[in-house]
Amino acid sequence: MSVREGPAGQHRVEHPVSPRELDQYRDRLSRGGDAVDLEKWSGSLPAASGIAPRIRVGRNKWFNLLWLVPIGWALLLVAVAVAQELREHMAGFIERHPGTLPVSAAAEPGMPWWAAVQHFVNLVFMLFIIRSGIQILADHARLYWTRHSTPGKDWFRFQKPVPEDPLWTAKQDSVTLPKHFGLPGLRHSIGLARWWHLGLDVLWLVNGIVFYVLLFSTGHWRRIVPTSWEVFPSAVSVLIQYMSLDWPVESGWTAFNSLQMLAYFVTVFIAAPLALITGLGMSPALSTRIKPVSRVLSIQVARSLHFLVMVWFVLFIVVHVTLVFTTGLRRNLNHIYAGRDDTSWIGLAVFAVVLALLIAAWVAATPFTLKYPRLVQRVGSALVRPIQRLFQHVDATPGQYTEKDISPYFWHNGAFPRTPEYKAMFDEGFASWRLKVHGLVEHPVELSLSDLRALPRHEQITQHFCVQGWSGIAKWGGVSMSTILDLVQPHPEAKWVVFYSLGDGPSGGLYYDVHPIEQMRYRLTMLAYDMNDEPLTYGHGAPLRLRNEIQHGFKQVKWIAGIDFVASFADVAGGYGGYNADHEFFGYVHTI
Ligand SMILES: Nc1nc2c(c(=O)[nH]1)N[C@H]1C(S)=C(S)[C@@H](COP(=O)(O)O)O[C@H]1N2
Ligand SMILES: [Mo]
Repeated sequence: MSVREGPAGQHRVEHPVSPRELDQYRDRLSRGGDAVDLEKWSGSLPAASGIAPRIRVGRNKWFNLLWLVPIGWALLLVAVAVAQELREHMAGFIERHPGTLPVSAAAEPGMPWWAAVQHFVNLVFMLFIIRSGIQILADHARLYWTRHSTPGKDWFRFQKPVPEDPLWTAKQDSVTLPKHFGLPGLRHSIGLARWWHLGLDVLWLVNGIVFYVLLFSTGHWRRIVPTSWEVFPSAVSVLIQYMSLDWPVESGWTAFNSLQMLAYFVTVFIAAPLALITGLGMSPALSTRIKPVSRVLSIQVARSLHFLVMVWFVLFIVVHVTLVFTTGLRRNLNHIYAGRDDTSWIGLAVFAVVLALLIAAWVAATPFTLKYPRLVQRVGSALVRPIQRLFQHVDATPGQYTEKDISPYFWHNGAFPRTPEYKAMFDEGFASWRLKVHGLVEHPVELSLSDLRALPRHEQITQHFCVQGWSGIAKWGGVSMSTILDLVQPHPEAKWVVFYSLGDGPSGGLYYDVHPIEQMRYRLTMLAYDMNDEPLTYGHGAPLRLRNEIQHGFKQVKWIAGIDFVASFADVAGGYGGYNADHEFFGYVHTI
């Protein structure tokens, strides 16, 4: 793209500004700490409790899910009574379908050692994945079915209604979880929670793939994959038997009963892949690139389904553990932890050790994370980076959304600029504001707002993915970053581009963020001065903000003042590649 169409000469400064011109911003950065200071976390964000989870049942009516406790109990009693009646009337049915189908001889009896090990590993991963997942949810404790994330249109929440405040931010909306429940159990600790969640996801995935391979290469799949429709009446029979409290005689050593088989099948072959797919469905890079998929599986549908899959896993774990305990504890634990089919105490002893280790790990996870957040950040990013790399070279085209898709409500987020300098600039319509583009470039420039408006205009209607979970579609008008690159001509050594804001981040020091230079040439990377055909408002980043649509919202620096082309960001502020990376342990690339 050429910039010659623009009024060349007008926007290029007469005397190239000194290369040190951006020091005024660099000097105002702050480093961030290497441990979590509870008092000062995220700008001394005070704890804020949410409310009991509820589901919307009408336009404005909400059902408190705590009611499910007494209702569920009552339903259980009714179900038992009904099952006992049914049992009398359906004796023939139960005799014809006793509950366990014969398993082919190809599946050896008992639980093989690898399955036992994988079962344990899976349990450890699952516990921490669920804890950190709920922590992530608490950063925006609302679920929607549309990508507009409109207040009052959520179908589930454990936060109060959104207040009237026009500048209410998603960060203010985040909820504190009990310390030993969430991981790391601190309000707005999504940066750290994501390392636990995504890092363990990678390990969980590897464990799962190995499990699939072993399952199908040994014949053990026959124990959990139904091969006859007979499994359904058989499962109904088991359900009636369980519910009538007159339990079937179990022989899990050789074959699982049909209900068990179905539950294992759903968990292994439906819930687990769905967790992966819906997880990836929330990725800005993937959703922006694979349009046919994201049209149906929008980030909010993905997020809602991801939550429902988690609910399935939790219910599964609760029922599974309950039945292990109540249908012959010692024999069951011997199957799982000792590879034997008797009632000795060995399995129970191993289980007791396992349980003690799990409890210790559970209790230690939060204090460990708060003490060594950099370690969590480093290990987490090492685990996630290989997967994330797959999405880093995505150059999506505009065109997925049209005017009619524009969100009626677009959340605000971040710390707003509050300095008198900013206010003075705002009041004079940014007449004296200049965008300073410097660093490793051939032609440093200083551009006024009218210079920018005189450059070739670029527009796109795209979706914003805040890492906290909300999303929104807007039309952005401004200048393509390609145009800026053509103007300044970065040197080949320039590998990263730093965007400095006029506003401080929540913990003090200027907000800034770093982007890989190759993403600056992407078709959806631009500097926006208009939002939905109006000049950017104060809250959304006046006079200028960044859009790099394959990355999360926090990378979209608002109130931009300077752009710096650098070879490395190691010496920029804390050196982690952005304000949130320095202060809140985020990653410097967030494409998933
Ligand atoms: N300067 C600055 N830019 C920022 C932030 C901030 O705190 N300061 N917050 C980021 C976050 S977390 C998000 S989600 C988006 C929100 O943009 P919006 O308020 O226009 O929705 O801005 C990003 N840019
Ligand atoms: Mo965000």
